[in-house]
Amino acid sequence: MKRLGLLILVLSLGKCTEATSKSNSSALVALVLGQGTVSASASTQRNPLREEMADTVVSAPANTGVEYRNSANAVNGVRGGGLNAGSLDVFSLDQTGSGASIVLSWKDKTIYNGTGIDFIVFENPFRAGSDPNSIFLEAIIVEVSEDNTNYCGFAPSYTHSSPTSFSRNPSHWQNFAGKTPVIYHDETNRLTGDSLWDTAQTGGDGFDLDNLSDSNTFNTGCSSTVKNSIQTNGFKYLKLTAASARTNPNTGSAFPVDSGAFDGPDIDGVLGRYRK
Ligand SMILES: [Ca+2]
Ligand SMILES: [Ca+2]
Ligand SMILES: [Ca+2]
Ligand SMILES: [Ca+2]
Repeated sequence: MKRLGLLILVLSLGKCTEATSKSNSSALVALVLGQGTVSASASTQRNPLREEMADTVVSAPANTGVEYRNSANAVNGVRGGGLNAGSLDVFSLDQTGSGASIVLSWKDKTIYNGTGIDFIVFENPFRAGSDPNSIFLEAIIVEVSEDNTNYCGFAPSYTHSSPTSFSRNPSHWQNFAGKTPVIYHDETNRLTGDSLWDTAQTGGDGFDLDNLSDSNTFNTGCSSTVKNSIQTNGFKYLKLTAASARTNPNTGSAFPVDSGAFDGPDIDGVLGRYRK
């Protein structure tokens, strides 16, 4: 928690040029995290986008265009920091309100349901220590749509025994994103083929449209008709929302957040597997 607080402090300091600020932040974060290297890549260093990547920001109310509030960081490639460090190549959502969501697309392409997982969401979670069940995580509710109006999700369920308290155990956050450290990196660990869809190799949180729910718990316009159509035809729009912006139907309160978290979830990027 203290380390996360320090990291927050460090990330709040950048006031010089972007490149210098990023560089200084990286060095300081590396110090804070007790590591020699840390994932950092300014958007000016972007590679050509790989075709799997969500490449269009449809809406991002929290965007200011500056550093971690630059929504371009959600579509500029994925640059994971490994098990023990969070990527800095991210766009930070708000914890609540309209700024707690971002909608992405693959230009005019549709992502459809094929064998296994169909897309992977990459936030910047990392282990709080050596325990894989203690993660600095920021839970994300994932929803998809054909029309950017009616969305269906994956029936996220927070299973902690004290559901108004925050848990760093990713197994308590069923069907949420933002909970698995990111190993994939566009420059230093650029996986291809089947390896790209093996989350044991990429990290991040994979979703399978087979598991799409027809629940309208969050009043997103979901129905069995909408859900069946997405499963048949695919989706064009992916919405990522900080869980803390939504009411947990099991408690009547917002999903809890780590008290050390800074802003909302930090979006590095999304890869879509089957495209047409
Ligand atoms: Ca599938
Ligand atoms: Ca955050
Ligand atoms: Ca985060
Ligand atoms: Ca990124």
